[in-house]
Amino acid sequence: MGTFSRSGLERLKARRRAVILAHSYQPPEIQDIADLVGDSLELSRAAASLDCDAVVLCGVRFMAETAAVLAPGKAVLNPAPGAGCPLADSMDASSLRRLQEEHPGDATVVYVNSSLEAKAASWACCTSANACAVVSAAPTREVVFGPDRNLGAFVARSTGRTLWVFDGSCPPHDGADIADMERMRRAWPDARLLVHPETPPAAWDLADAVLGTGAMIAYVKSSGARRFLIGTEAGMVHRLSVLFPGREFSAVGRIGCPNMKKASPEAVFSCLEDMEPRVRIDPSLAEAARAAIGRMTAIG
Ligand code: CIZ
Repeated sequence: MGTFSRSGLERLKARRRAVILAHSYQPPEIQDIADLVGDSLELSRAAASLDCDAVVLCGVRFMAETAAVLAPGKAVLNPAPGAGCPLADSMDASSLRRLQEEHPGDATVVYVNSSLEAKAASWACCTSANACAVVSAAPTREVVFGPDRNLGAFVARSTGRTLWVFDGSCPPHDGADIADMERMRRAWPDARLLVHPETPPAAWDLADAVLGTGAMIAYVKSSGARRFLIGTEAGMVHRLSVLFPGREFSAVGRIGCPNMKKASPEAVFSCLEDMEPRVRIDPSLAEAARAAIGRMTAIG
């Protein structure tokens, strides 16, 4: 493995015509070397549209797979191939099929945190940024939704649609420490509390707003407040602090995703040197999942 340096990484990126995309939950040292930091929707759109030959996707596995489906002519490299997502893994194709069989004729929308097999069996997938817009655009009034039950409940409440929701959850978000949120609210009465829709409804009841990470950025930008309590994966605090140096951000709820912390700058460097580990998807599975993923990038 070559030795990591910022200048060496820039030379390697130029030689490979590569871009580094990082999710907002990634560790600070990864966010700081990325060409673009964002949510799944932004990373997916960037992977598809940027003029490059290679994409290093720093996130969890389903994000790298989604990028590979959207960018079939590019090499998608995953510096943390062991980074899975328990939420995505909680709903296999047969458990989704069972839910669909209980509601025949209803369109299925799956969260991007899902397997390619689930996406292939769905009308569309969505991210937290566009879940309400995608469900509102579904061709049936009632919608099968999975795998996150909290996001599903939030979308049902926001859109007025009937959702048949799979009983899955993101362990770090669903396990948010509500007492910690209450304590921080009391300690910082002037702060705005923003929580993610993957947190349980008890967190939403305490919050000023329930938002995906992209919408949290927009909220802070337009808010006059100086202090914010951030109820999502703690990596988001670094992202917000870089974007808004004059404001103050504190993580609340003790929400940490170990899978999101598996990439390192050294692993990014070495995957660009070796052009491995590269995401390889069975072409027929990629083809089957492309329509649902395409709707996700087109809507909202
Ligand atoms: O959409 C995403 O990337 C996830 C998983 C969370 C968020 O709100 O950004």
